[in-house]
Amino acid sequence: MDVYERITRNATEVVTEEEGRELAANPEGKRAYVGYEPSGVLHIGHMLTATKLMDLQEAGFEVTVLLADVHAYLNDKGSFEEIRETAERMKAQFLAYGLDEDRTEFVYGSEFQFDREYVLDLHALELETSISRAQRAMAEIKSGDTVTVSQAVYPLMQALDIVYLDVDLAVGGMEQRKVHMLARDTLPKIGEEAPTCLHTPLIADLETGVGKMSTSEGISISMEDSAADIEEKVNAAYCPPTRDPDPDDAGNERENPVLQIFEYHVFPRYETVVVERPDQYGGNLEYAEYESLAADLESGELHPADAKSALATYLDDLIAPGRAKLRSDA
Ligand code: IYR
Repeated sequence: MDVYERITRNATEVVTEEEGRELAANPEGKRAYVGYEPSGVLHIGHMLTATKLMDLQEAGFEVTVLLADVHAYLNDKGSFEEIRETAERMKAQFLAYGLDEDRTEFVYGSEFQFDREYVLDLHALELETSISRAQRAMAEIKSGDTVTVSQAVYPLMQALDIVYLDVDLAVGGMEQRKVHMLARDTLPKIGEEAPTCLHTPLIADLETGVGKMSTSEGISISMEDSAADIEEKVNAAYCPPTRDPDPDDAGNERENPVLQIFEYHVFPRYETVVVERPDQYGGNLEYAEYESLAADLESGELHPADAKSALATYLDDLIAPGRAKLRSDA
């Protein structure tokens, strides 16, 4: 797989493609980052961008994981002390999940976001940004219904992080897109470069295939789940025997979250995926790539129940090291 392909596989977009190709031409020593509001336990959303960070590390990038403690505070996720405590626990889980320890730097936002220079640059960005633009950028990130001033400051700080962490590539889920676009438009106004951004897709709600999976509503998978929890959740997942959203479902497109998890979480981490089946049902199936598994589900060769049972096994294998870490730290 060539470098550009590895960097961009399973990504929804790179802004811009040209900038992405430039990075891919010379990846060694380049730096990518993702920021996370610390929440203590890794869930499947964190794992999706973490898998992308592993692709980047394999391509030669250095990685910074920002433990965005101040951002979490601004987004009403608890007292500053509580947030700091949960952040410590997350570090170990990221490494257990498979990030390369020698190529990953963990940084707390509060290590640099209170510096005089940072705060002055933040005020400069505030002068360049309308309240409505900041508010729009937060539509898919903010918690709670009330719009607060802290939520307008949040995306500007996220933009500035890219400058202060000196990164070449900002990575995030599609829900971060508007913040990154704000950063691209606004940073040049204070004399900084527009950052290159890479966005990963959102996974649909496990049970319905509608909207996006989130931890606040619906079912999510996290490092706290036991093998039995995972099995139960995956068994209850929406998995029609087709890969594309149902065309009769106009206006209410339903994705197949089981296939999405195979594509974005499992195939990037395993050379081959084996679906175990008793001989009387045709014996084991083996896939070297996502496309062939999806095609078999569509043709009926692979039954959704068998796909789910394999998915639960692989997910359990992926989270087992992090789960062990969580339990031993408890
Ligand atoms: N907005 C992210 C958290 C975050 C990401 C980056 I990249 C930052 O520089 C700061 C915060 C979230 O929704 O979790």
